[in-house]
Amino acid sequence: MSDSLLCASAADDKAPRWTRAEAEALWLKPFNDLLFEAHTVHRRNFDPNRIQLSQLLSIKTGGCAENCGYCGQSAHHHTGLDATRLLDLDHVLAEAEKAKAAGATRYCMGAAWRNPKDRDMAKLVAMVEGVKALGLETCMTLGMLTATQASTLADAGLDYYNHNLDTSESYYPAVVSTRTYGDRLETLELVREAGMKVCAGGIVGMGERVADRLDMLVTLANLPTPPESVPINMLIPIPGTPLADAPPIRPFDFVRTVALARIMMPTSEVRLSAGRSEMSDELQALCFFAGANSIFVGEVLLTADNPGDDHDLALLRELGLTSVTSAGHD
Ligand code: SAM
Ligand code: DTB
Ligand code: SF4
Repeated sequence: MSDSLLCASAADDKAPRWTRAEAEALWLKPFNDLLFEAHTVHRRNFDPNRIQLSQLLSIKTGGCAENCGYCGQSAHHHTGLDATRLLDLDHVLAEAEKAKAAGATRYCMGAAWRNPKDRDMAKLVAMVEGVKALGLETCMTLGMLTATQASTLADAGLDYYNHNLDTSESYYPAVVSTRTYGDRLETLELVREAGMKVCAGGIVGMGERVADRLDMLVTLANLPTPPESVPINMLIPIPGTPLADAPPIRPFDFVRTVALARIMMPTSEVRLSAGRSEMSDELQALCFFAGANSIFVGEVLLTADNPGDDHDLALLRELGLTSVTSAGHD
Protein backbone atom coordinates (compact mmCIF):
# COMPACT_ATOMS: atom_id res chain seq x y z
CA MET A 1 0.00 0.00 0.00
CA SER A 2 1.25 3.52 -0.61
CA ASP A 3 2.64 5.66 2.20
CA SER A 4 0.20 8.44 1.47
CA LEU A 5 -2.66 6.14 2.43
CA LEU A 6 -1.11 5.12 5.70
CA CYS A 7 -1.13 8.41 7.45
CA ALA A 8 -2.44 11.84 6.73
CA SER A 9 -4.27 14.54 8.58
CA ALA A 10 -6.28 17.64 7.84
CA ALA A 11 -3.36 19.65 9.19
CA ASP A 12 -1.09 17.74 6.81
CA ASP A 13 1.30 17.07 9.68
CA LYS A 14 1.40 13.31 8.97
CA ALA A 15 -0.29 12.54 12.28
CA PRO A 16 -3.18 10.11 11.91
CA ARG A 17 -6.57 11.62 12.67
CA TRP A 18 -7.47 8.59 14.79
CA THR A 19 -5.43 6.06 16.72
CA ARG A 20 -6.59 2.60 17.66
CA ALA A 21 -6.34 3.64 21.35
CA GLU A 22 -8.72 6.55 20.76
CA ALA A 23 -11.15 4.32 18.89
CA GLU A 24 -10.98 1.76 21.67
CA ALA A 25 -11.67 4.43 24.29
CA LEU A 26 -14.82 5.36 22.40
CA TRP A 27 -15.89 1.71 22.14
CA LEU A 28 -15.47 1.21 25.88
CA LYS A 29 -17.59 4.20 26.87
CA PRO A 30 -20.88 3.56 28.65
CA PHE A 31 -23.50 3.04 25.93
CA ASN A 32 -25.42 6.22 26.77
CA ASP A 33 -22.28 8.36 26.74
CA LEU A 34 -21.22 6.93 23.38
CA LEU A 35 -24.64 7.47 21.84
CA PHE A 36 -24.87 11.00 23.23
CA GLU A 37 -21.49 11.88 21.74
CA ALA A 38 -22.30 10.30 18.38
CA HIS A 39 -25.68 12.01 18.21
CA THR A 40 -24.13 15.36 19.14
CA VAL A 41 -21.57 15.00 16.32
CA HIS A 42 -24.38 13.96 13.99
CA ARG A 43 -26.54 16.99 14.84
CA ARG A 44 -23.59 19.34 14.40
CA ASN A 45 -23.07 18.13 10.83
CA PHE A 46 -26.47 16.96 9.55
CA ASP A 47 -30.18 17.43 9.94
CA PRO A 48 -30.84 14.47 12.29
CA ASN A 49 -34.29 13.89 10.78
CA ARG A 50 -33.12 13.49 7.17
CA ILE A 51 -32.21 10.19 5.56
CA GLN A 52 -30.64 9.67 2.14
CA LEU A 53 -32.14 6.83 0.08
CA SER A 54 -30.02 4.83 -2.36
CA GLN A 55 -31.16 1.93 -4.52
CA LEU A 56 -29.02 -0.93 -5.74
CA LEU A 57 -29.15 -2.92 -8.96
CA SER A 58 -27.03 -5.95 -9.72
CA ILE A 59 -26.02 -5.25 -13.33
CA LYS A 60 -23.99 -8.49 -13.52
CA THR A 61 -24.81 -11.25 -11.07
CA GLY A 62 -22.83 -14.26 -9.86
CA GLY A 63 -19.94 -16.27 -11.25
CA CYS A 64 -17.35 -13.95 -9.67
CA ALA A 65 -13.69 -15.02 -9.76
CA GLU A 66 -12.99 -13.71 -6.24
CA ASN A 67 -13.47 -15.92 -3.16
CA CYS A 68 -14.90 -13.45 -0.62
CA GLY A 69 -16.12 -15.68 2.21
CA TYR A 70 -19.30 -13.69 2.78
CA CYS A 71 -20.50 -13.46 -0.79
CA GLY A 72 -23.17 -15.54 -2.48
CA GLN A 73 -21.92 -14.41 -5.89
CA SER A 74 -18.48 -16.01 -5.76
CA ALA A 75 -17.91 -18.87 -8.23
CA HIS A 76 -15.84 -20.52 -5.46
CA HIS A 77 -18.92 -21.22 -3.32
CA HIS A 78 -21.96 -23.40 -4.05
CA THR A 79 -24.88 -21.13 -3.33
CA GLY A 80 -27.22 -22.12 -6.14
CA LEU A 81 -27.20 -18.60 -7.60
CA ASP A 82 -27.49 -18.39 -11.39
CA ALA A 83 -24.86 -16.21 -13.07
CA THR A 84 -26.04 -13.60 -15.58
CA ARG A 85 -24.38 -11.46 -18.23
CA LEU A 86 -24.05 -7.69 -18.02
CA LEU A 87 -27.56 -6.21 -18.25
CA ASP A 88 -28.67 -4.14 -21.21
CA LEU A 89 -28.83 -0.37 -20.93
CA ASP A 90 -32.62 -0.24 -21.39
CA HIS A 91 -33.17 -2.66 -18.53
CA VAL A 92 -30.93 -0.60 -16.22
CA LEU A 93 -32.62 2.68 -17.13
CA ALA A 94 -36.11 1.23 -16.65
CA GLU A 95 -35.14 0.03 -13.16
CA ALA A 96 -33.50 3.37 -12.35
CA GLU A 97 -36.67 5.22 -13.32
CA LYS A 98 -38.68 3.01 -10.94
CA ALA A 99 -36.18 3.71 -8.16
CA LYS A 100 -36.46 7.44 -8.74
CA ALA A 101 -40.26 7.27 -8.68
CA ALA A 102 -40.02 5.42 -5.35
CA GLY A 103 -37.90 8.22 -3.84
CA ALA A 104 -34.26 7.12 -4.24
CA THR A 105 -31.79 9.91 -5.01
CA ARG A 106 -28.78 7.71 -5.73
CA TYR A 107 -28.58 4.68 -7.99
CA CYS A 108 -25.85 2.17 -7.26
CA MET A 109 -24.97 -0.38 -9.93
CA GLY A 110 -23.01 -3.42 -8.76
CA ALA A 111 -21.22 -6.12 -10.74
CA ALA A 112 -19.89 -9.47 -9.53
CA TRP A 113 -16.46 -8.90 -11.01
CA ARG A 114 -12.87 -8.96 -9.79
CA ASN A 115 -12.49 -6.01 -12.18
CA PRO A 116 -14.27 -4.70 -15.27
CA LYS A 117 -12.92 -5.69 -18.69
CA ASP A 118 -12.03 -2.89 -21.06
CA ARG A 119 -14.62 -4.25 -23.51
CA ASP A 120 -17.36 -3.51 -20.91
CA MET A 121 -16.42 0.13 -20.44
CA ALA A 122 -18.56 1.63 -23.24
CA LYS A 123 -21.67 -0.05 -21.83
CA LEU A 124 -20.82 1.10 -18.30
CA VAL A 125 -20.29 4.68 -19.50
CA ALA A 126 -23.70 4.62 -21.21
CA MET A 127 -25.29 3.41 -17.95
CA VAL A 128 -23.70 6.24 -15.96
CA GLU A 129 -24.76 8.85 -18.52
CA GLY A 130 -28.29 7.46 -18.79
CA VAL A 131 -28.90 7.21 -15.04
CA LYS A 132 -27.45 10.68 -14.49
CA ALA A 133 -29.76 12.08 -17.18
CA LEU A 134 -32.70 10.87 -15.07
CA GLY A 135 -31.54 13.27 -12.33
CA LEU A 136 -30.15 10.59 -10.03
CA GLU A 137 -26.74 10.53 -8.41
CA THR A 138 -24.72 7.62 -9.74
CA CYS A 139 -22.63 5.02 -7.94
CA MET A 140 -20.92 1.90 -9.24
CA THR A 141 -19.17 -1.00 -7.56
CA LEU A 142 -17.31 -3.13 -10.08
CA GLY A 143 -14.24 -4.41 -8.25
CA MET A 144 -10.69 -3.23 -8.87
CA LEU A 145 -10.10 -0.47 -11.41
CA THR A 146 -7.12 0.66 -13.46
CA ALA A 147 -6.30 4.38 -13.52
CA THR A 148 -7.68 4.60 -17.06
CA GLN A 149 -10.94 2.88 -16.13
CA ALA A 150 -11.34 5.20 -13.12
CA SER A 151 -10.90 8.32 -15.25
CA THR A 152 -13.25 6.95 -17.93
CA LEU A 153 -15.97 6.49 -15.29
CA ALA A 154 -15.26 9.90 -13.75
CA ASP A 155 -15.43 11.57 -17.17
CA ALA A 156 -18.78 9.85 -17.79
CA GLY A 157 -20.05 11.62 -14.66
CA LEU A 158 -19.92 8.80 -12.11
CA ASP A 159 -20.43 10.51 -8.74
CA TYR A 160 -19.42 7.72 -6.32
CA TYR A 161 -17.39 4.54 -6.53
CA ASN A 162 -18.07 1.89 -3.85
CA HIS A 163 -15.19 -0.32 -2.83
CA ASN A 164 -15.32 -1.65 0.72
CA LEU A 165 -12.38 -2.49 2.96
CA ASP A 166 -14.79 -4.91 4.61
CA THR A 167 -12.67 -5.61 7.74
CA SER A 168 -9.22 -5.00 9.26
CA GLU A 169 -6.03 -5.64 7.32
CA SER A 170 -5.14 -8.47 9.70
CA TYR A 171 -8.49 -10.31 9.46
CA TYR A 172 -8.78 -9.77 5.70
CA PRO A 173 -6.82 -12.88 4.61
CA ALA A 174 -9.19 -15.06 6.65
CA VAL A 175 -12.08 -13.68 4.58
CA VAL A 176 -10.63 -13.30 1.05
CA SER A 177 -7.47 -14.79 -0.41
CA THR A 178 -7.76 -13.88 -4.10
CA ARG A 179 -6.74 -10.24 -3.48
CA THR A 180 -5.01 -8.21 -0.77
CA TYR A 181 -5.97 -5.31 1.44
CA GLY A 182 -3.34 -3.30 -0.43
CA ASP A 183 -5.21 -3.99 -3.70
CA ARG A 184 -8.35 -2.52 -2.12
CA LEU A 185 -6.51 0.60 -0.90
CA GLU A 186 -4.92 1.06 -4.31
CA THR A 187 -8.29 1.15 -6.06
CA LEU A 188 -9.58 3.65 -3.49
CA GLU A 189 -6.58 5.85 -4.25
CA LEU A 190 -7.22 5.64 -8.01
CA VAL A 191 -10.89 6.53 -7.50
CA ARG A 192 -9.88 9.58 -5.47
CA GLU A 193 -7.24 10.65 -7.99
CA ALA A 194 -9.81 10.41 -10.79
CA GLY A 195 -11.98 12.91 -8.88
CA MET A 196 -14.87 10.66 -7.83
CA LYS A 197 -16.38 10.53 -4.37
CA VAL A 198 -15.42 7.48 -2.36
CA CYS A 199 -17.92 5.07 -0.82
CA ALA A 200 -16.04 2.63 1.43
CA GLY A 201 -17.06 0.73 4.52
CA GLY A 202 -17.29 -2.82 5.69
CA ILE A 203 -19.15 -5.79 7.07
CA VAL A 204 -19.52 -6.76 10.71
CA GLY A 205 -20.62 -10.14 12.01
CA MET A 206 -18.01 -12.15 10.10
CA GLY A 207 -16.47 -13.63 13.26
CA GLU A 208 -14.08 -10.69 13.59
CA ARG A 209 -12.86 -9.35 16.93
CA VAL A 210 -13.78 -5.91 18.22
CA ALA A 211 -10.18 -4.92 17.43
CA ASP A 212 -10.80 -5.70 13.74
CA ARG A 213 -13.82 -3.37 13.66
CA LEU A 214 -11.78 -0.63 15.31
CA ASP A 215 -8.83 -1.11 12.94
CA MET A 216 -11.09 -0.95 9.90
CA LEU A 217 -12.69 2.30 11.09
CA VAL A 218 -9.28 3.78 11.94
CA THR A 219 -8.03 2.92 8.43
CA LEU A 220 -11.09 4.49 6.80
CA ALA A 221 -10.98 7.62 8.98
CA ASN A 222 -7.24 8.11 8.34
CA LEU A 223 -7.45 7.96 4.54
CA PRO A 224 -6.01 11.19 3.10
CA THR A 225 -9.63 12.26 2.57
CA PRO A 226 -12.14 10.12 4.47
CA PRO A 227 -14.82 8.44 2.32
CA GLU A 228 -17.83 10.65 1.67
CA SER A 229 -20.01 7.59 2.15
CA VAL A 230 -19.46 4.77 4.66
CA PRO A 231 -21.67 1.68 4.34
CA ILE A 232 -21.88 -0.45 7.47
CA ASN A 233 -23.16 -3.88 6.48
CA MET A 234 -24.33 -6.55 8.92
CA LEU A 235 -23.37 -9.91 7.42
CA ILE A 236 -26.25 -11.61 5.65
CA PRO A 237 -25.26 -15.25 6.19
CA ILE A 238 -25.65 -17.04 2.85
CA PRO A 239 -25.93 -20.84 2.83
CA GLY A 240 -23.04 -22.38 0.89
CA THR A 241 -20.56 -19.60 1.75
CA PRO A 242 -17.72 -20.15 4.25
CA LEU A 243 -19.29 -17.56 6.57
CA ALA A 244 -22.77 -19.07 6.52
CA ASP A 245 -22.48 -19.99 10.21
CA ALA A 246 -20.47 -17.02 11.49
CA PRO A 247 -21.53 -15.92 14.98
CA PRO A 248 -23.89 -12.95 14.63
CA ILE A 249 -22.79 -9.58 16.02
CA ARG A 250 -24.59 -8.51 19.19
CA PRO A 251 -27.09 -5.76 18.32
CA PHE A 252 -25.60 -3.30 20.85
CA ASP A 253 -22.17 -3.85 19.30
CA PHE A 254 -23.65 -3.09 15.90
CA VAL A 255 -24.97 0.24 17.24
CA ARG A 256 -21.55 0.95 18.77
CA THR A 257 -19.93 0.35 15.36
CA VAL A 258 -22.30 2.86 13.74
CA ALA A 259 -21.66 5.38 16.54
CA LEU A 260 -17.89 5.09 16.09
CA ALA A 261 -18.20 5.54 12.33
CA ARG A 262 -20.20 8.73 12.95
CA ILE A 263 -17.76 10.18 15.50
CA MET A 264 -14.64 9.23 13.54
CA MET A 265 -15.98 10.43 10.15
CA PRO A 266 -18.22 13.31 11.25
CA THR A 267 -19.17 14.69 7.84
CA SER A 268 -19.52 11.38 5.96
CA GLU A 269 -22.81 9.73 5.15
CA VAL A 270 -23.03 6.59 7.28
CA ARG A 271 -25.22 4.02 5.54
CA LEU A 272 -27.13 1.34 7.40
CA SER A 273 -26.60 -1.16 4.58
CA ALA A 274 -27.01 -4.94 4.30
CA GLY A 275 -28.85 -6.85 7.00
CA ARG A 276 -31.77 -4.52 7.74
CA SER A 277 -34.28 -7.30 6.98
CA GLU A 278 -33.04 -9.07 10.11
CA MET A 279 -33.00 -5.91 12.27
CA SER A 280 -35.90 -4.79 14.40
CA ASP A 281 -37.29 -1.31 13.80
CA GLU A 282 -36.02 -0.42 17.27
CA LEU A 283 -32.47 -1.45 16.40
CA GLN A 284 -32.60 0.60 13.21
CA ALA A 285 -33.94 3.59 15.19
CA LEU A 286 -30.98 3.32 17.58
CA CYS A 287 -28.63 3.28 14.58
CA PHE A 288 -30.27 6.42 13.18
CA PHE A 289 -29.86 8.09 16.57
CA ALA A 290 -26.21 6.99 16.61
CA GLY A 291 -25.61 8.75 13.29
CA ALA A 292 -26.68 6.51 10.42
CA ASN A 293 -28.27 8.79 7.82
CA SER A 294 -28.61 6.71 4.68
CA ILE A 295 -30.19 3.37 3.71
CA PHE A 296 -30.64 1.16 0.70
CA VAL A 297 -34.31 0.98 -0.27
CA GLY A 298 -36.20 -1.60 -2.32
CA GLU A 299 -37.09 -5.28 -1.98
CA VAL A 300 -33.58 -6.54 -2.84
CA LEU A 301 -30.03 -5.34 -2.32
CA LEU A 302 -27.94 -6.98 -5.05
CA THR A 303 -29.21 -10.54 -4.59
CA ALA A 304 -30.34 -10.63 -0.95
CA ASP A 305 -33.55 -9.43 0.71
CA ASN A 306 -34.12 -5.88 1.89
CA PRO A 307 -37.18 -4.69 3.87
CA GLY A 308 -38.96 -3.08 0.87
CA ASP A 309 -40.60 0.32 0.39
CA ASP A 310 -43.82 -0.28 2.33
CA HIS A 311 -41.96 -1.27 5.46
CA ASP A 312 -39.35 1.48 5.13
CA LEU A 313 -41.87 4.25 4.46
CA ALA A 314 -43.82 3.20 7.54
CA LEU A 315 -40.62 3.16 9.63
CA LEU A 316 -39.49 6.59 8.44
CA ARG A 317 -42.98 8.00 9.10
CA GLU A 318 -43.06 6.47 12.57
CA LEU A 319 -39.71 8.09 13.41
CA GLY A 320 -40.53 11.45 11.81
CA LEU A 321 -37.67 11.01 9.35
CA THR A 322 -37.90 12.53 5.89
CA SER A 323 -35.86 11.56 2.89
CA VAL A 324 -33.36 13.75 1.09
CA THR A 325 -35.24 14.77 -2.04
CA SER A 326 -32.44 15.74 -4.40
CA ALA A 327 -28.67 15.63 -4.52
CA GLY A 328 -27.31 17.07 -1.30
CA HIS A 329 -28.96 17.66 2.01
CA ASP A 330 -31.51 20.29 1.16
N1 SAM B 1 -17.53 -7.14 -6.76
C1 SAM B 1 -17.43 -5.85 -6.23
C2 SAM B 1 -16.63 -5.77 -4.96
O1 SAM B 1 -16.50 -6.75 -4.27
O2 SAM B 1 -16.16 -4.67 -4.64
C3 SAM B 1 -18.77 -5.19 -6.00
C4 SAM B 1 -19.94 -5.98 -5.45
S1 SAM B 1 -19.75 -6.60 -3.81
C5 SAM B 1 -21.17 -7.64 -3.68
C6 SAM B 1 -20.08 -5.18 -2.80
C7 SAM B 1 -20.04 -5.33 -1.32
O3 SAM B 1 -21.20 -6.00 -0.86
C8 SAM B 1 -18.93 -6.11 -0.69
O4 SAM B 1 -17.73 -5.38 -0.58
C9 SAM B 1 -19.48 -6.40 0.70
O5 SAM B 1 -19.15 -5.35 1.58
C10 SAM B 1 -20.99 -6.42 0.46
N2 SAM B 1 -21.54 -7.77 0.66
C11 SAM B 1 -21.47 -8.79 -0.18
N3 SAM B 1 -22.06 -9.89 0.32
C12 SAM B 1 -22.53 -9.55 1.53
C13 SAM B 1 -23.24 -10.24 2.55
N4 SAM B 1 -23.57 -11.52 2.43
N5 SAM B 1 -23.58 -9.57 3.68
C14 SAM B 1 -23.23 -8.28 3.82
N6 SAM B 1 -22.57 -7.56 2.88
C15 SAM B 1 -22.21 -8.18 1.76
C1 DTB C 1 -22.40 -2.08 0.32
O1 DTB C 1 -21.59 -1.77 1.21
N1 DTB C 1 -23.40 -2.93 0.50
C2 DTB C 1 -24.13 -3.12 -0.73
C3 DTB C 1 -23.42 -2.15 -1.71
N2 DTB C 1 -22.36 -1.61 -0.92
C4 DTB C 1 -22.92 -2.65 -2.99
C5 DTB C 1 -24.21 -4.53 -1.17
C6 DTB C 1 -24.77 -5.46 -0.11
C7 DTB C 1 -24.85 -6.80 -0.72
C8 DTB C 1 -25.59 -7.76 0.15
C9 DTB C 1 -25.65 -9.12 -0.43
C10 DTB C 1 -26.39 -9.26 -1.72
O2 DTB C 1 -27.39 -8.54 -1.98
O3 DTB C 1 -26.01 -10.11 -2.52
FE1 SF4 D 1 -17.02 -10.97 -6.25
FE2 SF4 D 1 -17.57 -8.67 -5.00
FE3 SF4 D 1 -18.75 -11.00 -4.24
FE4 SF4 D 1 -16.20 -10.62 -3.74
S1 SF4 D 1 -17.89 -9.39 -2.92
S2 SF4 D 1 -17.11 -12.50 -4.61
S3 SF4 D 1 -15.55 -9.45 -5.53
S4 SF4 D 1 -19.02 -9.94 -6.17
